[in-house]
Amino acid sequence: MIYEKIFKSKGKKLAVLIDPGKQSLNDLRIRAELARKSGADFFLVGGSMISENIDDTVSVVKESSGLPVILFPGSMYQLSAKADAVLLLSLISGRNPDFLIGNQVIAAPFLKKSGLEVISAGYMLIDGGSRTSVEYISNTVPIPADKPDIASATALAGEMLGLSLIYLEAGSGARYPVRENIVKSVRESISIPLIAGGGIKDVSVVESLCESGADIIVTGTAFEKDAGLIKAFSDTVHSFQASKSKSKFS
Ligand code: 1GP
Repeated sequence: MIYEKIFKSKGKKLAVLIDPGKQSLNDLRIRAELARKSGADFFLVGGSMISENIDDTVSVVKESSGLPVILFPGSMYQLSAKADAVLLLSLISGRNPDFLIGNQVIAAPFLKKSGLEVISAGYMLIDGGSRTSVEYISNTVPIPADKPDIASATALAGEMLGLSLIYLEAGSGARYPVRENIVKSVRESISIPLIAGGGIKDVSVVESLCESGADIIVTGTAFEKDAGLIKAFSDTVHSFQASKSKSKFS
């Protein structure tokens, strides 16, 4: 099971986000292999727009990297039975019923038939200093970056509702990544795995997010711009020992 293997196992992990349709399948093949060689642990596949080649994207990434591929759907039109698992995201920081439960209802019968492993995730949008696609498309207001108490209460409610993990999202290409005080306060309030992503451009941020208690770091744009960064990110993520970590998963 992917959830046990990736999210509940010891050790912090690095995930590379692939936005389908942003590159040719040939480029993707090269990049996916490079990401694996550089130490990425798994891939997320998803974006804000519908892509015509989601099945091909998933297959190419899986075949060329040999790593698990988890869907990270921006909407329920982005599903592929070829993936290993799907994050069933509920946008719990927002108050838009479509993203809290509507899309999930539409997708549930397909997901059951597909045999995909479904991992329920509390998706929380945190203000990253600029308006991002996810904020605009979801029509929700992010949690202010200086309100760790709201963030931790939201994450706690997600855990109490039975969600399997919490995903703190500053938004792709965000000016600022999720702040350390938000990560720390959420980490202290929950006991399920914690993912952080959005706007992560350098190693020092990866380090401080890990130190603050994130179990999984996600990078998309930085990898698109400079695939070489993945090695530095992955070395940093994997250098965290159990004793240094605030999480029981790492
Ligand atoms: C995953 O949306 C992010 O949480 C990816 O963000 O593209 O800024 O790395 P970047």
